Amino acid sequence: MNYSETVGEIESEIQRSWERENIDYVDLDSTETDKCYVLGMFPYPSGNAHMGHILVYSIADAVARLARFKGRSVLNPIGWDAFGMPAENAAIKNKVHPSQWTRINIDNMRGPQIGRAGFSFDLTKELDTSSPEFYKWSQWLFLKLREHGQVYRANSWVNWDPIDQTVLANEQVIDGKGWRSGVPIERRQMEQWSFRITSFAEALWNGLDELPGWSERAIATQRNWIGRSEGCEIEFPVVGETGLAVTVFTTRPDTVYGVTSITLAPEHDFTLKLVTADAKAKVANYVQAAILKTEIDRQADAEKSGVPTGRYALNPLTGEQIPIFVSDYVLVNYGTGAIMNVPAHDQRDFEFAIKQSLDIRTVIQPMIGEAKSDEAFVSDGVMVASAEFNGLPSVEARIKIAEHIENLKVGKRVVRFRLRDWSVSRQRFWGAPIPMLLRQDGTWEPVPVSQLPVILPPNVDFDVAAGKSPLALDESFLRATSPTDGTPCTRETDTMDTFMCSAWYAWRFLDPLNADEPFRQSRATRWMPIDYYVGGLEHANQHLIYFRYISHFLHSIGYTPTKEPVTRFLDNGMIQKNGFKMSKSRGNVVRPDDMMTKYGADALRMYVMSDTPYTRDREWDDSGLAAKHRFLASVWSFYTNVDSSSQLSIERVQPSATDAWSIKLLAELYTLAADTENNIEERQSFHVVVAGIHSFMNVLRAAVPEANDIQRVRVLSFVMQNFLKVIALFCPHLADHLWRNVFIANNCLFIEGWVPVDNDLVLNATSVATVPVQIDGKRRHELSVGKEISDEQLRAMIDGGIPQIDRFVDGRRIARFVVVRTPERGVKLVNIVTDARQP
Ligand code: ANZ
Repeated sequence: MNYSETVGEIESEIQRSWERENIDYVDLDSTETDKCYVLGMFPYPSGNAHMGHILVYSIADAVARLARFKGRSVLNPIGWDAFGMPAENAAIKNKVHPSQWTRINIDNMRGPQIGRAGFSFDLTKELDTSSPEFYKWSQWLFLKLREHGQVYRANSWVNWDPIDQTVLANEQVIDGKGWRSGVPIERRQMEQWSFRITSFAEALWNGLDELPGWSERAIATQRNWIGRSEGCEIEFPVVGETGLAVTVFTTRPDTVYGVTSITLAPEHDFTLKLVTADAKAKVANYVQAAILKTEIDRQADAEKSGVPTGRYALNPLTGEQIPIFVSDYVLVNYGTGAIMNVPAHDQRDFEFAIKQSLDIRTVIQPMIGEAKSDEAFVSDGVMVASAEFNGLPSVEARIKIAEHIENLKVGKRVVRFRLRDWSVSRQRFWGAPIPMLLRQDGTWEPVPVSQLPVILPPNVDFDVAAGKSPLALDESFLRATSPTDGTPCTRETDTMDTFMCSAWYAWRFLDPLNADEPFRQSRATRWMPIDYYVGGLEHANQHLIYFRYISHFLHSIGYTPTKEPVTRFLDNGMIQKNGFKMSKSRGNVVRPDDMMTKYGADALRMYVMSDTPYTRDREWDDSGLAAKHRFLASVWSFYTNVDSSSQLSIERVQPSATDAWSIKLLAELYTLAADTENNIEERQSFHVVVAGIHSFMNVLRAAVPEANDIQRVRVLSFVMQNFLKVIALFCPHLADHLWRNVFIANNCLFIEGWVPVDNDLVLNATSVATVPVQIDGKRRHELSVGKEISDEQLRAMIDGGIPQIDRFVDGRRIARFVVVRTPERGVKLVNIVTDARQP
């Protein structure tokens, strides 16, 4: 038999055995052993798995399988993040219900796309976020959040796609255009349901301090997203308007003597209120143009445009009059929506001042040398032109001036977060309906939990021409009665952002069939937090914020015992081809199913884990995969050719080693196993483990010709059996196949324990000594032992039976047993004296 020709058969046959033997099932209520929750971020069922999926689940699987070998109770589930626009768009195009499209794709991915790779998913825990059994509890969560004051409805500025007739997230607007429709998006104010995630901003920020198992870059992106800033709010009274002041937010109160203007965001309440009659037309035009741009574009604009309002404000510390401008680089929903301009020390303000011919007034000088004149000096330094604060280091002045501002009652110290509340309304069909009812008096009422789920209608008409979600056109969905007084109501027709599903799915895996609760708390207590969470950071940052928010929320209402949901987050790099992320439009996609058909799942899995740390991007290379395939073929033929008929192949005992060769071979195995544990559990250096597998094959090959007596063959067989467990972390099919067939096992390799590492042997093997054994005055044998071996261990070895020694002791009692040692060489001689009189 030839591996290359039969790999497909080998792999599918072994998968059938796993299914028959139900080996991936985990009993979530058993508390006999430690738990280990491993989770690869669940996929969007688009129908085609990509290499990223294979990498994510290969990482998770290696971790899961090792934990399992080590006797832990392991949950490694899979589900489908099934709601969202692509399913809906496909439905519109092909005139099928999105649920049908989704179902087909899930089957495809569960089967040939991802299932084919043989990950140890417990499919009894599978979930689909678009099933009523799941989204009922997304709706429940919405109501729970509402019950605890986390949900509100407000007018907010949104990105509106006039073709797709929906709100888009900032990420879905590319160069000012809708990612799907390609038409310029509009900024609109709309009534939206939002979650008060900002009330957890401080907690989410502080929680990051307690996550040593997250990479620095993952922590940094979270911090960047939350954006905690310590600063001051300062009031600048408007000239000629008693009682009216523009409040600005600044992180640099030390620069307040350098302020030469004030700038409002176009949408700021004061903008059109303050503007003078002369400036009105110009400002109104400017505002109109600005609100049509997206926030991202406004920030990116190189030109710092703006227009004067014709009005002035007073610097509260100097009493100086300064002009008030409007500019679109000031964002309405950050800080107070108004800033003080310090051109000398802020680069954007510098560019703005040049354009508007405003004063540039230096108030901080470098400690040594001169600042450049063609850009802002943004670092800290020494205070100048700042009254009584002159000469102070700016860091110190920051505190002193803030205190001064508070004493004068013209401002206060504040902490601001860049994080925004989470707007969750989507004007779309394929999502969880928001369980709210609009009463005739215009107030909102929740659907009672007992009436959940609010079901998505099965027969819908995607009348695109109407430009509305099918829900808004479906009378039977729309019409409802108030659960409190029976009056007619209309249902909310917006559905929830799909990030809501992924924000709590990890708990549902613990209880996917529960019809009475989202999940049993006892199970959350046992299983959360997730021990290893695997996924690409590129898409995951936003998800992780929402996931952590829901986790903190559930904890805050006493529903779950832990705040943070993830102990270790493994953010993997991307697999690229020709230097770019694989994508259909680039035509550089390598399909996992094609590769598995050609080379087998094991080779693909091993390949994506090799050579580079998993955190880095890797360049796809067919020849690398082919090489892995050849390597596995050589492992296969090595194992199938080595003495498989021998009786020893079915022995499972851990041999004790009496000769240097055996000690060395065993020590190599134990070292590999211990390194593997360390590299996977602590360092996640999977590629180092793969390299270790390669070099261990050389060790095995070199050992075979010297396995020339029964004891050595016993050792070799034991080493080969146990090496399979290391291989199995990446290549489970091959390993289990060889285990069952070469070593005539009638059980699955994965129910075996991990390599029984003997640390003493490893220690001793690092310094093996050849020690003469003297029996009744004559030198009879040599032992290979570790230099540090104890008298007791030596005695036990000899009592355990060594034919060359037993022959001379000849059944007599050992009267004296002396071990001679030297400090440099350790054991030097073993001297045995037998008692001749006592047989
Ligand atoms: C004056 C100043 C002087 C500033 C200076 C910086 C340097 P972070 O750190 O990101 O929180 N800012 C405040 N609100 C803004 C808004 N709505 N839109 C755009 N910019 C805004 O940024 C805080 C700084 O960003 C604030 O401190 C303010 O500029 C600006 F030498 O005030 B600063």
